[in-house]
Amino acid sequence: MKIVDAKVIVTAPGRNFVTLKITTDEGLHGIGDATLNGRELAVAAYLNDHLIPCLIGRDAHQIEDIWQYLYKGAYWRGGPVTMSAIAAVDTALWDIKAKAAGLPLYQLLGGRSRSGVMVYGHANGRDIEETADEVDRFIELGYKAVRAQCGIPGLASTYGVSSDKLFYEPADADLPSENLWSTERYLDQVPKLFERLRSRFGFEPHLLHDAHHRLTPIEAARLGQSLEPYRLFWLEDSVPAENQEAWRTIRQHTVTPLAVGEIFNTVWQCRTLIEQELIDYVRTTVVHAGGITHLRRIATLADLHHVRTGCHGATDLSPVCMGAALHFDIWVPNFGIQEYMRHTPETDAVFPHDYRFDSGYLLPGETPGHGVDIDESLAAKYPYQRAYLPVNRLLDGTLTSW
Ligand code: EZ4
Ligand code: CO
Repeated sequence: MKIVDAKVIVTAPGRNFVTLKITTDEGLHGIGDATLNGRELAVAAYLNDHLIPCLIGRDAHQIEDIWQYLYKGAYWRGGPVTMSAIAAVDTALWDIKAKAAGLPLYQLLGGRSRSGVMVYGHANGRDIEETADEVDRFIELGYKAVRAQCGIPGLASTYGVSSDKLFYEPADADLPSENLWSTERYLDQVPKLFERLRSRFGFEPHLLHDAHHRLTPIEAARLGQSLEPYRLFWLEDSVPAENQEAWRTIRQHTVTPLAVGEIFNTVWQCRTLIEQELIDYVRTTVVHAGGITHLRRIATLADLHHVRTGCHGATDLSPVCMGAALHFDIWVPNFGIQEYMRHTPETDAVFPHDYRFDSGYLLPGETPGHGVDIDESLAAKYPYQRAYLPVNRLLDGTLTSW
């Protein structure tokens, strides 16, 4: 089965998405997500200018060989742009192979390991009470797990808090907006938030929190300790992880479970974290970590070390990524949880899909492939709109991690 056409579709039904569509000589097509928030056109150009010319005429069934060809064959390995582009090709080819087999994608991976994929939603508010009310809303919607973020007194804005509660979108401006940050104020506020949430909701709902790469190891250790009475499902991205060994400090000081990895692209970026058992959940997902083919390798290594999966699932990952991730999640033996920020109705209309939410779980459908398609004529009505993630500064103006 030969690849006869591949094209990149950029559309912005409220936010930008990049999608690769591959067509074969047997008339089958498959799609893959290639969205990299704030750097979308770099991946589109990488696909158009460098990968697509190498794909035409290849056997669409040779997923592994094509993956190796694009990864090793480039000489320049890894990085978010390259790996998102490879992921898009890989996802589209898995979609095609599953359609050719007449099976939902999870059947090709090894079949179902569970009846549904537990997801967590995003509750946020300007203060503790508003966040608590939002947690309540997610519990009412049936969620078994909720991530809670709240405003910090004295800071005008912070990561994870937005005016549009259900459809939080961090890429919020034509050029990067600027936020101000104080770790001291943050470390005071977060334990109060979770004390309130446990006193109001008890210990039944899973609660999660994302520190979004803003702390040092010893600060993260202190936060982990101060949150221990509230038994979080996980504390996410407490410290940037370019230096994987640095996580040992956090690990030695707290039993709060640790998650990291949404910005990783390859297994090499989490190998030490996994092999030395410094984390509990790895957050890599299909689009930014080289597709199903590479994500599966990360999960297999993680399984040897008691590390479970917790795929990134923010709104900037398109429904195509979510669909593919759900097939991965329903199969992967060491599944932990799946992040699920709802897409807007406009986005869902551009990407018709067969997955559905039921009582805190997402359920992949039984359609052959990964179950997500793109309505190209509708997509064409939403041209690209430049949008950046914010940048973050300390109170004295020093640029810091966002
Ligand atoms: O900031 O996907 O856990 N979720 C997150 C996200 C990320 C965005 C960046 O594009 O951290 O909200
Ligand atoms: Co995160």
